[in-house]
Amino acid sequence: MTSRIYMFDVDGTLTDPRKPIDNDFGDFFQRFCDRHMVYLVSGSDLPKLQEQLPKSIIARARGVFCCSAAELWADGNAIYRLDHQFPKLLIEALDDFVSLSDYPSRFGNHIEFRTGMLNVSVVGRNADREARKAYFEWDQREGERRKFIERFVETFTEYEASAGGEISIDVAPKGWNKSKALSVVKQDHPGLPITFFGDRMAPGGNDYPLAEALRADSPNHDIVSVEGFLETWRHLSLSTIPVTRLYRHAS
Ligand code: M1P
Repeated sequence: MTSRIYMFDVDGTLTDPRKPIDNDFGDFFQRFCDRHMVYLVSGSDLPKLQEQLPKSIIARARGVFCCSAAELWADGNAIYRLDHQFPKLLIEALDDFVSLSDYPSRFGNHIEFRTGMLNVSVVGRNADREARKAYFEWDQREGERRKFIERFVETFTEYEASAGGEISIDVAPKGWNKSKALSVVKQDHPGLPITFFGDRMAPGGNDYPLAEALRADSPNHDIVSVEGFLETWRHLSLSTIPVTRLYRHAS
């Protein structure tokens, strides 16, 4: 077991968004978990992670942070859950966002309540792969989610919002984000350097708060920004070389 902690986002980092982990990478990653201390840090809830990752990987993780670290699971037990009651006005603003969007298609399940956070999607969580892709490409051109997030945080100053995946926005009370995972991991493993892999490290992305917290905490931590599980795989295959030598912290 190495004396470094590894933290991984899931969607876009260990798997394609909302897809099960690739079989070969899954076998590799399971062996990686046997040799290293691994934590998972996802915006999704546990049932979704269980659809994407086999029990053998979830069981090998030291901790599984779900709902952007509002929940922590270890050995099948909930270690903590931070719940929150969202105000009616905020929910109404999200309803308006969905109904007033110029995007032409809707597939249902537009606001999903999770522990300590909610997830809003114009196209809807029932969108299939093709509908997801269509919205993602439209949103990249139109910047709908980015513009909404800017307006939303100006109005609801007690809350934060991030575009964690392809089609949706995660909303949570200010400070309730993946950075919460750092204090827990540090408490359990004081002084150990951490490497964090994520695909949404830019401001507004849901990996950004944890990346920022790590940068502020110690220069010994590494932040590795990837564009998919293949890139993660490539980095991990080289992980006998300290990642610091390959990727210095982005400034
Ligand atoms: O884990 C990343 C994100 O995955 C999903 O995003 P989307 O459906 O937009 O691709 C959601 O579960 C989201 O909450 C999560 O942050």
